[in-house]
Amino acid sequence: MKTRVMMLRLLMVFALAVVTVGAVGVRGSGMALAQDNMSCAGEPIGGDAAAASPEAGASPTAGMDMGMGSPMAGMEMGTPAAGGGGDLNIAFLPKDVVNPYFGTAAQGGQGAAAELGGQFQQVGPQTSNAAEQVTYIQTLTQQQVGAIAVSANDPNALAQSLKDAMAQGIKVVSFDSDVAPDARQIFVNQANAEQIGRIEVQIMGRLLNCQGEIAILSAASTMTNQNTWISFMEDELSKPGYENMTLVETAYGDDDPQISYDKTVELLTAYPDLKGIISPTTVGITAAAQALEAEGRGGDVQLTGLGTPNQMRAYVKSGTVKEFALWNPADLGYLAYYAATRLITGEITGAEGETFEAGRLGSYTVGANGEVLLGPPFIFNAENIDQFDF
Ligand code: RAM
Repeated sequence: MKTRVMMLRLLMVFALAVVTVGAVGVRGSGMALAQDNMSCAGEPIGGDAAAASPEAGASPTAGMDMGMGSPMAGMEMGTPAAGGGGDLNIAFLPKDVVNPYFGTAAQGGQGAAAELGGQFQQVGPQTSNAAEQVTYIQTLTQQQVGAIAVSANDPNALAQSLKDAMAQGIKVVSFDSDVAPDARQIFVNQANAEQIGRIEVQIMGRLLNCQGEIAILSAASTMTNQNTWISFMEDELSKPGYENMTLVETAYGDDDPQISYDKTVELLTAYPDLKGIISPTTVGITAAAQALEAEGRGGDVQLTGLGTPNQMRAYVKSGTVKEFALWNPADLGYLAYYAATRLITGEITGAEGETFEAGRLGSYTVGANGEVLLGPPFIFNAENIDQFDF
């Protein structure tokens, strides 16, 4: 196991080196920035994340075959192991069960369940709907599951039902998109929100040589994770150096492929001089890439944001997307499952400073406000994308 972890670390060091070198190669547009790894504000792209040496648990597992992350509505697995594993009855409740991102996260949770002899189920709405998530929370509470791991469509709309679940002894972990902090014990965050927000603007600045009109194509206007990232995007854009990059609109595609596609076309029509779109959602960026290509604007309007390598691969090869960021959703689900089990067994309560082991990802410490951080975001591009399969 140790050797495997070491090998993964080495692979990631290699992959990061490729990112650094590759970032020069992917531009290739004749626009020359003095330093390709510096933002328009003159800071290192990725901030501390770029400088940090990757930890095994903090980085996408290169070469890992996670499949396409197929939808897993109603998926159940895991026979409780004799001798206590039966208490590890953990339900994942993603924003929706159609998005492949959550299918991949579920695979991670399922893998953790298999290692721990716990039970895994994933339930959730077909579209990203907070009211339906509340109904699922109520049902899971009646079923007396051990823990609920939820990615929230709305931080406040889910709060009361989660508090009711906690009052009945059910542990609550939010992952990916947080709920109100008093409605869960732990938030498993995929990466530092500030780094995620800033890195997307920094990449866009690199692609546009710090000039031009840009738009954001987000998910739903209530979603905790996207809203937090967008606030850091706006802050990054307010720094000296971005004076010639103007955010003209933030549009919402609701993490629905068709709405996201239509919003992209609307943006192209409304802003004829639009030079770039940042989409901090795997659903949005995929739909935007399709729309740009269908409208014959691929490579003309730059597109970046957060995407999965498998969904972005074709668009990276065609040049519509040159760089984008993410983490490994399977690692996120795996860590969320482990955090939930540690709460169930009483090893942790969600208090700052507690530490716990999370299998192949290693050791984690609970930070302020019950936050557990998976690791830094990672930049994918033409040079490295084929090393990833999720
Ligand atoms: C979508 C979802 C998810 C987000 C990713 C980046 O799949 O909105 O919550 O973390 O994009």
